[in-house]
Parts: sequence; C-alpha cells; structure tokens
Amino acid sequence: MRSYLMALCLRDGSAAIVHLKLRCAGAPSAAQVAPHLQPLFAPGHRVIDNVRTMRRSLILLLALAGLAAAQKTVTFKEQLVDGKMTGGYAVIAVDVNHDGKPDIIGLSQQVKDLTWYENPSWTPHVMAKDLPGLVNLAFNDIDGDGIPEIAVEYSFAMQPSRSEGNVVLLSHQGDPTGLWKVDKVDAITTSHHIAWADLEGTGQKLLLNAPLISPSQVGPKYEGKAPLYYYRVPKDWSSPWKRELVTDQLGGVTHRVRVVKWDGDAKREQLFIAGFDGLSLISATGSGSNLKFNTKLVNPGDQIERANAEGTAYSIGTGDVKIGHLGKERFLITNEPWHGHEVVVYLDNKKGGWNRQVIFTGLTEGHEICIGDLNGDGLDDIVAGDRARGKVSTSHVFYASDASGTKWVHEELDHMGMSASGCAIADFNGDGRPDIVMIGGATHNIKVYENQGVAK
Ligand SMILES: [Ca+2]
Ligand SMILES: [Ca+2]
Ligand SMILES: [Ca+2]
Repeated sequence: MRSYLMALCLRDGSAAIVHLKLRCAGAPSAAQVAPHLQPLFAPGHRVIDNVRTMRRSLILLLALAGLAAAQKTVTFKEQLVDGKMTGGYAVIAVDVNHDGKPDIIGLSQQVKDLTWYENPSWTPHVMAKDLPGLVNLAFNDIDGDGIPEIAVEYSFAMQPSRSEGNVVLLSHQGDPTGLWKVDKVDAITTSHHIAWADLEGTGQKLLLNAPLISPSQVGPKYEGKAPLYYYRVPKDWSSPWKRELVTDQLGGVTHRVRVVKWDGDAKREQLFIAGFDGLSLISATGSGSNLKFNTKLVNPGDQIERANAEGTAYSIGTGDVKIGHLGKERFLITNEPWHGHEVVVYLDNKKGGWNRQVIFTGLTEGHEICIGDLNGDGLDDIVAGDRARGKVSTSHVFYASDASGTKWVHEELDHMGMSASGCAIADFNGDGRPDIVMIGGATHNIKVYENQGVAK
C-alpha cells in the first residue's frame, strides 16, 4: 500500500488536496485513481474529467506530493486508559480476549496487581495479584486457542541481593476477565527482559530471559558479563522449565532483547540485544540439542561514559532498538546510551556497515522507542518516550521527511503529560491508522493516542 498526496482542479473551479492509499507499483494511472476520488467530494464538486490532463499532471503532482508529505504530521486524540498507574513502567498491546481488538496490559514495579484493559471501554481486569516488583512481560499463544499466554517477570530490583527475579507463565482459566493461572518458570536475580522467539525456525517459540546483570556485577559501572537464558515450553506448563544458556558474554547491563527477522533463513528469528556493548545480533543455527548461538556486534552505539546524577550508575551503549523501513530500505533506531538522551538512526552504508546519525538529544532519560508509519506515507516514524528520571515530562514523535532517513520532523506528544517509560503501537480502533499507547512513570498513567490522520 502506497500513500499519495494529489493536488486536483475541480470542475467548480476550486482545488483540492487529496490523500490516497493505493495498492499499485509505481505511479498510479488515472484509471486507478479516478474511482477513489469521486466519492470524496461534495455534491456539485467533480474532479476534472479530462483524464489525459490528469495523467500528464500526475508525475509533477506526485513529486509535489512527496514534498508536501514531508511536512505531514498527525493529530492525536487522547484516551485515558488508567490515571492511577503509580510509576507506570511497561506496556504491551495484545488481543487478550480474542475479539479481534488489541487490548492493553500495563505494569509498574509499584503496583502488585497485573491488569489488562479491554478495548474499547478500557475496562480494567486484574489477571494476577500480589506480584511485587513487576518489570516485564511478553505474550505468545502457545496452544493456539486465540488467547495469548503471558510470560511475566517480577520481584525485580537493580541490586541482585534484593531481586528474586521471578519468571512465571500466566494462562487463562476459561474466562480471560477472571484471574489467570500462574505457573512458575524460573527465578534468576535481576530478571528484567523477557521475549518469545522462534530461534529454531520450527514455529515453536522459545522463551528468552535476560537478567539486567549477573550477580557479580556492581554499580556504578557494572563491569563484567551478563547471561541470556532460554527455555523450551514443557508439555505441562506447571512442570519444571529447564533453563538453558544462550550466552554468558553480554557486557555490562543488558536492557532489551528485541526479536527480529534480520538475516539467515526465512523461518528463523534472531535477537537484537541493546545494552552496554551497544547493539548486538544473536543468531542461532541447528535445533534441539544441537542449537548453537552466535553473537555479533552490529555497532557499539554511544560509548562515552557518563555517570548519573547520583553517581550510582554509568551509562553507555544502547537502551533500546527497533527496525524500521523507509520504503523498502530498512534502518535501525536506538535510544542511546542506556537510560540516555539520544534518539539515533542507523542507515545502511551498503558496505556491510551502518552509518550512525543522532537525530535528537533532548531526552532526559529515554527508556523505550516505538516505530510505525503514523502518517501513512510509506516511511516509518519514530516515537520516543522520556521517563525523565522520575520527573513529569513529554513524549516525542519524529516523522521521516523523505526516504533518505537523514531528515526528521520533530513534534512533541502530550506536553508534560506523559513521562513514558514504555510504549507500543497498534491500531486500537481498527481504522487502519496505527495508534500509540504509552505508560508514564512520574505521570502515573496509561494513555492511548488515537491517530486522527494527517493534520489539516
Ligand atoms: Ca480484545
Ligand atoms: Ca511516515
Ligand atoms: Ca487507529
């Protein structure tokens, strides 16, 4: 689906700018365009019927459209999902009740209940109680019944001695609005990021668990290496889950494990690791007992050592990573360094490397970034939260101006209303436009930003 902006002369003498999404390769013909245009105009307004004129003009118009589209930013309408989410931390969008509408699950280290919010009323339903120190979650419909199972990490703390690092699997018990069954998976100190990935290319996802650090690593520099573990889902989810090692060589803090399709065979997924090493790619070969892992550094990111205000932690590398697309070209977006101030884009240099380009340095403390084509121009846009070291703050959107990835239009999102620690993008209202959900720390909230389309 491509997005076109067209300037048209109407028969009544007026002019119109029309935004169209069409499924066609290259510039659309007049015949392809015409049926989409007529219904858009009020009675008496007709598109010129000299389609030859229109066709001759089309190339110029599409060129102008590219220029105009560079300025196209989106209007958002806020929906308050939860205004009492003290210290909001992580959020995901997933259809919990199998009605075709993505719902929201949000969590906080300061709230012991895990709650999902039902789309579209955002009615809260508590899934599990008394899980202190909730920190991360990831979904996977293991049994294929349409309702996801949710892997959850809780009892997190930055200090291994204070963090049990529990990992559990939540499964519904017939009614997803009721309490869910909680099965223990593991307990590893500072368990912090969890993900599901098909690393073997079999269709069966493995559960990944990344502790923030190993027990021997201490602040402020967290020197040493941290592990990454995986588990195969046992037939009986309540039976023991066997912990297996992906690698024990992740330097410093490991912040995010992002599941990607990056290279290698078509079926297998890989992992991007965002942490003190920068940005690393973990790929698997073999399967079953012959499953082997290879870790490759993609880019070290920001390696300038900076102490935080309290002097309790240094910050280097990357904090999060996502893959975006500018048309057919893929690129990488990171937040740097860990808990850092920069939004960074990596562009393919076509020589096997990635050119690093800092597009924003105005975050106080970035924590998660999201990606999606918000304005429908075929170029992915970037959403960056700023949890701002516990202060009230603002979120940010960056619109790709063109396919080069070198020009971005910055807009604030929800000025001083969202200290986003986490975000997700999904089409919550089913209108085809990607919407944003964010969860705020100091603002204690979860909000959906409903994409109203390109601003008039
Ligand atoms: Ca739903
Ligand atoms: Ca876009
Ligand atoms: Ca939408």
